[in-house]
Amino acid sequence: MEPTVPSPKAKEEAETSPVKESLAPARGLQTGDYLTTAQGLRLPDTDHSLKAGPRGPSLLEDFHLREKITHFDHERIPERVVHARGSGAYGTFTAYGNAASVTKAGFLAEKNRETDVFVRFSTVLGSRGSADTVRDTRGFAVKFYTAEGNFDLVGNNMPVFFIQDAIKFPDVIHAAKWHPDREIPQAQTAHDTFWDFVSLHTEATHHVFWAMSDRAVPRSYRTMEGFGVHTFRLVNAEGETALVKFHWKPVAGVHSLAWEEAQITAGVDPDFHRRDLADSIDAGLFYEFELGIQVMPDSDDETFHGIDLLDPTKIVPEELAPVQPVGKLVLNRNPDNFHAETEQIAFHLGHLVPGIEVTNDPLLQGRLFSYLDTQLSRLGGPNFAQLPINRSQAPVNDNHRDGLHQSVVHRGVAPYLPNSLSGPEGPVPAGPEKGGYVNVPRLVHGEKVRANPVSFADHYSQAALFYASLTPIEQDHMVEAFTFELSKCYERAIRERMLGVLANVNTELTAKVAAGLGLPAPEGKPPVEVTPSPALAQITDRAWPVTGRVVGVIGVPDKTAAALQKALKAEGAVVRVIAPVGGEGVERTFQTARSVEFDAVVVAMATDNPQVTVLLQEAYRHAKPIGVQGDGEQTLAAAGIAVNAPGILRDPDAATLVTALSQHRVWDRVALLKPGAASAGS
Ligand code: HDE
Repeated sequence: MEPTVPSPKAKEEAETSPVKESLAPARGLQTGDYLTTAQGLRLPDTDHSLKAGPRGPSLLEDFHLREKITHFDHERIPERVVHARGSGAYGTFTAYGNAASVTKAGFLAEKNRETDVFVRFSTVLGSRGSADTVRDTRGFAVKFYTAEGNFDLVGNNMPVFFIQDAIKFPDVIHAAKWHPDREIPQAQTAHDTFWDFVSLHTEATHHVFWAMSDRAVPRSYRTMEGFGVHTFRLVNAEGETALVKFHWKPVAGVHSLAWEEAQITAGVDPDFHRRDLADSIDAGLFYEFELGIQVMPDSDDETFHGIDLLDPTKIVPEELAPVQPVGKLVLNRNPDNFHAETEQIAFHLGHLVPGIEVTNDPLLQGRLFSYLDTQLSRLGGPNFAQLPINRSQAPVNDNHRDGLHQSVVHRGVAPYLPNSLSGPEGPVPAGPEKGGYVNVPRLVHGEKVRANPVSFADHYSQAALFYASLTPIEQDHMVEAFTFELSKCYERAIRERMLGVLANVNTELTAKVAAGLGLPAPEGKPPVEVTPSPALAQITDRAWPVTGRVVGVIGVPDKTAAALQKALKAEGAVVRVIAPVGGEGVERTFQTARSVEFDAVVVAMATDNPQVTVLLQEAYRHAKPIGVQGDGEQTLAAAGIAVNAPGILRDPDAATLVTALSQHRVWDRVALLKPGAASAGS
């Protein structure tokens, strides 16, 4: 049979390049009209192997069968040793220009300069197929394709790290990942080896507090902050330096899942965050973040208000050094191919541009080695920079030659310097006036030792600061998280030792966790004076944009639902109709809907369907706004929810729903949800 010629649309898709057209990879790949072998031989049939008769054995001579299967057998590359589970998107970064006072990096300093970026968000511990909503730190890695070369800001959604020195990274990761005998549990820290390690290795305490906070279960990648974690040294056009910490501030505000929601979601929709990112971009509801910097003087002791800026277990409170916005990132394009782009992107702290330098933070120093090294085994050799997703938009002429998967046909005979043979094509070194990367000279001296600065020995004061800065609701969540995780440890000695660590941070927290574990609360030496940093709390009075937030309407897709849908869409929110059965305008049925998908629910029909009852009870328990229309009151009653409870909105219009959503949750209801409090407002 004559193969059909692909449609123009399919052809267009095959030719789509992940980088700018001018940098498109080898043209002509995958563009033919006919199915072929990798050698270009046209194929008449790819559904049947070559056999000795229809019922006979397959023939070894079937080169098409063998090529097809062999290629398939080698489709996977090693997953990342950490951050294996992730998803990404393209975007544009636009500089405000005000950073010129501290850095000459053009993508930050030049007002309105637009730079292409690719962002990869990730969890740390789980394998590639693990769930998105587990309790974990999130990676927030950004590659800026700047005109001066690629700059990678490889950060997390928490501002501190478990260790102060890179040499401890294998230890913390071995402890946090699954147990090596059974390879369980997947993607979580609620197990003995993690708590064994962090209870012995107390420099992890501050990060452990972040990991037990709501930050570890973000609502979506849209609602997370990002942090460069380390202190960087910025250099301006005059050669002046400043010490700087990078922050990403989500325009949508910081918002998290309730722990029960996160757990349910891991089963109901393990791709929850990945799906939200892709669907939002498809719908034009782009994720937006502002890049901000905290600027500290480049003093000899690299210390600011007593905080050692080389210690990655410490933050600088925003009240001491405000985060100054310097540009905006909009994520506006989905990748075309997960493997080629999201899986093959290679980040590296050593991808720097003039105007940004590293500091001596010993965690950062070790990372400068690791990220290049890891690509050699993940991406199969030293030529990964040639992969489309990793290519620089600045002209490259590096004199590197050969190696596995070399895709460039280099010309000339003199890939070395100095030479007299390459003529005008040969690269020449660029001094600073030509944009060459020249380090600011700094004196380096010291004894050869394996030791930390004395200031690194303070493991508790900032954990105490973080806890004290949270709202009571967030503090309660942290107590619950510690209790949950430690309850999962088999070894009593580990639980007791960890309580001993907590006792050095906060007495009240320790007492509550100990009570939950049924263990005595040990005495410790918590810091006497703690000045909270209100900027660390995520529950605030501010109203946030509702872009991408989802409202479920239980009812039939009638005029009222359509009007609500239209009005909410204008605000950037998404409405999904949940009906008893499928049909025109119905996006979820009673069977396929689950509360975790919705930020608010409107119930507009009478039903005692048990799945709707569960949906409403969960939405209520997770402090979500619930609207009631018409007979919906009966449905609420069937779920045991009183119409006069906080956040139950009678006949809400779009504006009322937007106001409720802009607060993220009905915080007033939370007190009623505590065990022993009058339940459901009834
Ligand atoms: Fe990473 N880390 N890391 N890390 N990290 C990797 O690089 C490593 C650290 C972070 O989406 C690996 O390409 C060491 C801090 C992110 O592709 C590896 C140390 C922070 C990502 C590696 C750290 C991070 C990685 C695994 C201790 C926050 C995902 C695959 C010195 C500031 C990037 C890879 C992506 C990935 C090593 C500590 C963030 C093995 C040795 C601190 C977001 O090279």
